[in-house]
Amino acid sequence: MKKLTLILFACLCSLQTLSAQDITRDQRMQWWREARFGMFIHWGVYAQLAGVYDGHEINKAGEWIMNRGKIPVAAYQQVAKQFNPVKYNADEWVRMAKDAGMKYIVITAKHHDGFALFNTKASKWNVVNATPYGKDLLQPLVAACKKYNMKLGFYYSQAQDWNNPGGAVNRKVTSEGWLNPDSAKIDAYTKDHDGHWDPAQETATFAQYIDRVAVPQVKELLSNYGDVAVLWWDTPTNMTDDAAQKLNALLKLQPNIITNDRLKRPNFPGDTKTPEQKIPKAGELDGSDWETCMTMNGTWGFKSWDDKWKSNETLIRNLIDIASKGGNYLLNIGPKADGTFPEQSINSLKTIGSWMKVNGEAIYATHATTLPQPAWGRTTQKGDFLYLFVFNWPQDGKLVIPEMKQSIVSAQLLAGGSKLKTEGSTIQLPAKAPDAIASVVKVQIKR
Ligand code: FHN
Repeated sequence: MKKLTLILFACLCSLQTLSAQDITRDQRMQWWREARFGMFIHWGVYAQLAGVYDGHEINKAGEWIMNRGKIPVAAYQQVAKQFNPVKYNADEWVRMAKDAGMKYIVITAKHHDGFALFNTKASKWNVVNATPYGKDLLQPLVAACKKYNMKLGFYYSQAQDWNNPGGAVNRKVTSEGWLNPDSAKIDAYTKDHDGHWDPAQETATFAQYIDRVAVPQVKELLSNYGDVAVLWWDTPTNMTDDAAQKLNALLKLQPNIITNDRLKRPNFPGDTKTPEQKIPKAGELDGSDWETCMTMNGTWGFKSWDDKWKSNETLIRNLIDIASKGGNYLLNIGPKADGTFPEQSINSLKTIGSWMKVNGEAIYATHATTLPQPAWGRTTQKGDFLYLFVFNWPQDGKLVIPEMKQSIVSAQLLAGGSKLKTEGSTIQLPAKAPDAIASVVKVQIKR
């Protein structure tokens, strides 16, 4: 009996090992392809400065304030001593993402300033050791994502790191002259020091930074936070194939993980392409998995004075346009230093959520159609159903599907469900559009 039990146990183990290794790429990607919509979160010490340093408004993205302002390492690390997000409520964050119709969250575990939002042994420059808050910020998010069945991924700046010695610095960036009276001297220094502006950044080599910080931290992220759905690499500045290989090897800790194309090009393509702040043309990225990441306003990290908020129409139509081309939309939130989302972000998430409650089936698990992009809006498809997103409601009520080859079995409005008359590839619409931003017609076709 004992021998039989042992044999059965051995078979079970080999099956499990086999299944973990045998997950196909399509199986790994399935949830991601069906999700279509996720939340990006850029959060860190930079939120404390909120786009202002030493009384000066710093231009461009808020999370780049240390580099743009050429803030000395010691001064920037002093800012962390004020970072105390007492209003942080991960449950609220994930609830808002879920109610908006988002299916996954990707948060900056460590951005270019090197500040780790998690309890890392690889560097004291982290939320536990360097701030009055003193607690890991990722663990509560892991718990809340589990509670709400939300996939969680980590953004990790694997090369740029402006605080941990040896980290790379994007060399194209010069200081905002008006902040540093001697910015000419600083810019000259950066030119001779591979972009670094503070000698404290240069007390180790890049290779040592990779071995001492990046590799151990990615290992911590992939070992200590349960199932990690996505590893979102960013800016492979100075990356070498050797360094990339060391980091890529860690992914075996999470057999189902999805990664992007930003570890190091071209030898590490990852699973997804990442057009940023732009939506590819129809067909441009056909055949690949791609995700457009975008801000809601003019910055990824919070800035108190950025008011370039995009309209809800733009945000919802971006989602539709991206889904109609077969891509995912990773829409960013830049939380404030106290741990709350900006009011405008909360309001937009609510509006998007209301629209998704009625029309989400036209986004989730759909793919691009073979139809040409209609003048009145966009289309998606899921099995025997076409979804027509009408931006411009026809005055005469006649919605013509261009170059429609299949015959229409039935048509209905998603909002309210009322059946619509059809004649050939023309659908008779009611006088008034149910939704000013985008009304959806669900069409059953005979394939
Ligand atoms: O430099 C970063 C930037 O701060 C932000 O994180 C974006 C988001 O995709 N990625 C880099 C710019 O491409």
